[in-house]
Amino acid sequence: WLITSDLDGTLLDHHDYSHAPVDRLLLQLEQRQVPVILNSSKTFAEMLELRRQLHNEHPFIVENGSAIFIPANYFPARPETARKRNNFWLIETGLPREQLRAFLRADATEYGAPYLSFSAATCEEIVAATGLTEQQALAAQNRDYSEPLLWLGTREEKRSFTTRAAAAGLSTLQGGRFLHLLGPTDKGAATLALLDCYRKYRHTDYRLIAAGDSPNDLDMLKLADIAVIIRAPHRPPPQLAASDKRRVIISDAIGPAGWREVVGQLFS
Ligand code: 2M8
Ligand code: MG
Ligand code: MG
Repeated sequence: WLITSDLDGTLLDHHDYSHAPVDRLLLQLEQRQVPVILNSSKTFAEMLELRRQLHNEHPFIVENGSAIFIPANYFPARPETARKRNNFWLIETGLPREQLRAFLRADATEYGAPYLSFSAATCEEIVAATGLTEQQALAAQNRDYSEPLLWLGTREEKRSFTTRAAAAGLSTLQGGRFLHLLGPTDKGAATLALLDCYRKYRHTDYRLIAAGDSPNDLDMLKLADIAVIIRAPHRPPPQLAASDKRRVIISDAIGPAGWREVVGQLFS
């Protein structure tokens, strides 16, 4: 088995970002050689810090499937299409943020901008919107491939914005708090690219467990043999279309306690 997991609202508490409920289980999974792939809206800088806290040394996926980082010695060879960044092999599946900002500028002149974008927001505004510390907010602002938007307009405005983005070849994905604008990729596409590396360079065909709490997790959840949907406090769980090949489990508990509940049972 291989587990690909979202962070906020899934492995981490939606409000205080704590991961205490899963710490022991993550250690046990490591001992049983079950790789846990962190797959989040977060940036490279945020992920480096979280991997350290979670004692995770596996590849990880950033900015909603925009890039895959593989520790340099993880596979016996350099993965095809990968280039070196720090001590990682980097496979880029998204688009540079500058391209997204150009779209936003052009779109705003014609239709207005009923949102607060991460690039326009001050660090204080991000702290207020997310509950991150100032240092964490700076790491979240250090983005390469996506632009989170705090939507202030109507639902209808949001719908027409996502349609215009799609017409321009861009994706929009709804996270726990933000609408993310990014290149034509998602957490599922990046998971497939990474599984391909495991197949090629480790000759291992993993069965997949995916865990997430928000609509931006559906693309990876629908690829999984077991889709683990983690309950959120104030909204219904995201809906997955039926398929007989896949098992869907919705946690009773919220956030990381729900992760421990379901994944703990699967590996008991
Ligand atoms: C953003 O991502 C979350 C994930 O679901 C969201 O959309 O609510 C990202 O900007 C991420 O980088 C940041 O750490 C997080 C903080 O809540 O918000
Ligand atoms: Mg989440
Ligand atoms: Mg996320």
